[in-house]
Amino acid sequence: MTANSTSPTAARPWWKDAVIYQIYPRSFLDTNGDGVGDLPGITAKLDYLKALGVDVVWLSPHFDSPNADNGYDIRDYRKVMAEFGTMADFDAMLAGMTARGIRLIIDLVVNHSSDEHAWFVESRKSRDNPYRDYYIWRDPKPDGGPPNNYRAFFGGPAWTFDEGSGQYYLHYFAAKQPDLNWDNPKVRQEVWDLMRFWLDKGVSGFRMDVIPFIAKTSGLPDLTSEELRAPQFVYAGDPRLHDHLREMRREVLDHYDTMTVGEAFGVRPEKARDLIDSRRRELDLVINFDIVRMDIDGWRKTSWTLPRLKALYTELDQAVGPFGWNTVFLSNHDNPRSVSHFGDDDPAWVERSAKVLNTLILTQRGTPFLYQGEELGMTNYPFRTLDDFDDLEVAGRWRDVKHRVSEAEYLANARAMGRDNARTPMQWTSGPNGGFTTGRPWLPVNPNTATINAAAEAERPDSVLNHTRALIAFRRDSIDLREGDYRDIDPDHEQVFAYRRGKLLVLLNFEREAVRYAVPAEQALHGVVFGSAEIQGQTVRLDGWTSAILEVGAG
Ligand code: TEU
Ligand code: CA
Repeated sequence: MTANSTSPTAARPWWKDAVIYQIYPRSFLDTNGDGVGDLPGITAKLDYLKALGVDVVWLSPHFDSPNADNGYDIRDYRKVMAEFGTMADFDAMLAGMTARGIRLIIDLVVNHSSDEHAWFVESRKSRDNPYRDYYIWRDPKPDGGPPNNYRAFFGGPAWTFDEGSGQYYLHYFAAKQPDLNWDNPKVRQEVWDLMRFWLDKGVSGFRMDVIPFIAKTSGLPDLTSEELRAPQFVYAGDPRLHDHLREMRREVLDHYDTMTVGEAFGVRPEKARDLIDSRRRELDLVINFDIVRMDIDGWRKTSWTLPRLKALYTELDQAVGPFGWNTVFLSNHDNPRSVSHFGDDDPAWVERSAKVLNTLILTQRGTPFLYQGEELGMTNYPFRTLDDFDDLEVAGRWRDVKHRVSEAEYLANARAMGRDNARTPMQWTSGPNGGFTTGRPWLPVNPNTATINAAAEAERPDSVLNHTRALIAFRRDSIDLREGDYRDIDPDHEQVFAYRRGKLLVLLNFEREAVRYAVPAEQALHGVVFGSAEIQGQTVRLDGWTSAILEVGAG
């Protein structure tokens, strides 16, 4: 049975205290020289993960796929992607994790499949094919146009016309990612079955790709021009989502000890609360986008401020309520590197600011998600032209806007926010291709692997890697960091992020300039318990881009 609670005082589920490490297998480690990371590469690095101290690995899709969207377009949910290895490689990887006390959660991508999945191959054959209703087909408008004005996230309309059967099918992402029809009970049964297949192998749960999108808006009405600016808030808004998740819970998850984390793209914190309220028996956790997308408007990067960032953390903490629990992350495979986005990736500051950001995600109230390479302070890649990007999102959105935006402007935004920034290979060594492959890597390795790499950082006590390791260990032993209340003590300060977690005070300096920070007298400083800072009375001096955790008591 699941360890999840219906009362805030019930036994604490394991995933609240876990640190989760996300692996994007394509870019982790290549063991056969084909330039693509693989499952044996993960198995080879399990001792590295154990030493880092993470409890759970979230593996981005490892299933058979034609890779229109790097595995987020699944052709066979029960097969391992040939480039990544075999089912025997998967079993060996999972056994290696289990032996080290590391759990594995896998990516459940069931809003859509690949158009090469056998279900869709059948579905498109004819209108009366038994699989027709596995997907969402509609007649053209009288003028031959698509059934409504939905747009796809990777550019163009969300409908593609199928000549053979004379109808359009719906796809929120690429045309090669047709959306499944969750109103069809057979589709739901198929999903429950494939979930059981992997749970029976021993995986501990799922990260659920764009899960709020599975329930489509009744009648599929046109979006208003306002809604078209951010269609995810409509796509995620149908209440039948809750029915589907409860059925999933009853049919599948309640029979295993699992954790689930839904990618809640398009869900505002106050709505997310319903998805994770343990009394409702839907999901355990969701990934909220308000922070990582705080400075994004469509394809365009805007700006962010520290007080705004702080306000979002407080909002999320308050929204979660006594029956929910937050997740905390600053980067994943869909977002730029955290140090380039929220820190300072100038070579002189990159290490310090990466340590500050890793301190932030490991000391907030919630389950931290650390994306591969963040423990090293990996940065965005210096892409030069639009052709340097592999991600279909870059070209797809460019087609949408090129009639009204200059290439230079679009490129500047893609360089800052493009998803490939997070997808360049892991930097293991300073050697050729950063030790990722002996062949030609599918995406180039960042030249800064000369200094930012796991081998060099393991040797240096003050490296980002060793800081992150030490902080994960500190967190494991600190009930204040794992369970303590959260309170921002200075929401308006533009340079220092200062917050209480239980009897601890976390101070983060977000600028190059050193700062003397006066702590209010009612929080008497007892001393520094992690990091470095000078204390004089109630004043703490922090160097530029430095963090410290202090113990405080009643004044
Ligand atoms: O991402 C959906 C999502 O929330 C966006 O971040 C998406 O990547 C895009 O930027 C929307 O504008 C999930 C996966 O994490 C992503 O890798 C997939 O491409 C996508 O779903 C489709 O499966
Ligand atoms: Ca390989």
